[in-house]
Amino acid sequence: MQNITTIRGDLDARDLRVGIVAARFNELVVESLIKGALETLRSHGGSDKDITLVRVPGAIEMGLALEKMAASRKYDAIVALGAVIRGATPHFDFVAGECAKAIGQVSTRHGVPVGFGVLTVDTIEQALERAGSKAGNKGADAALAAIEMASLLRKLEA
Ligand code: INI
Repeated sequence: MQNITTIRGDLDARDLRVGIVAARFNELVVESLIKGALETLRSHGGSDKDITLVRVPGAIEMGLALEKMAASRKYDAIVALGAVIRGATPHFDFVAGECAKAIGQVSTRHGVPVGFGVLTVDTIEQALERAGSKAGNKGADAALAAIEMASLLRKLEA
């Protein structure tokens, strides 16, 4: 391993311009994801003046907002936050699938990291567990991944 070049992103959000796109659907859950993401950004050196929060109706609308945000080149990283709950919709697979696909496509098309903080769960209880109670906060995890990837991209592009 000694001779292998290893490149890693740092968990440093100083000077990072971060966009957060958050769905209003399942608002109670998503607000906790936003809180987790903001706490993580701030605790890693991020500044509120560099953070922009964009609200969309639901997970389906995230793709378009993400596309515009990434194309604007105004963000070093974007964090996508939402909750798709199976119990709440017969078209769960469609909503969750479309959203996940859009996030992946926008990220690779524009070379902007997008942290995936969209919960896809069976029940509201499972969603709340992943939004800051028993099972951590997936909004915080997504923000951390976005910070790391933005730093990694800077190194890869340098
Ligand atoms: N949007 C979500 O973000 N989560 C859901 O669980 C959900 N359900 O259950 O349907 C949901 N639907 C709304 C969808 O994302 C669009 O906003 C809506 O269809 C209008 O285009």
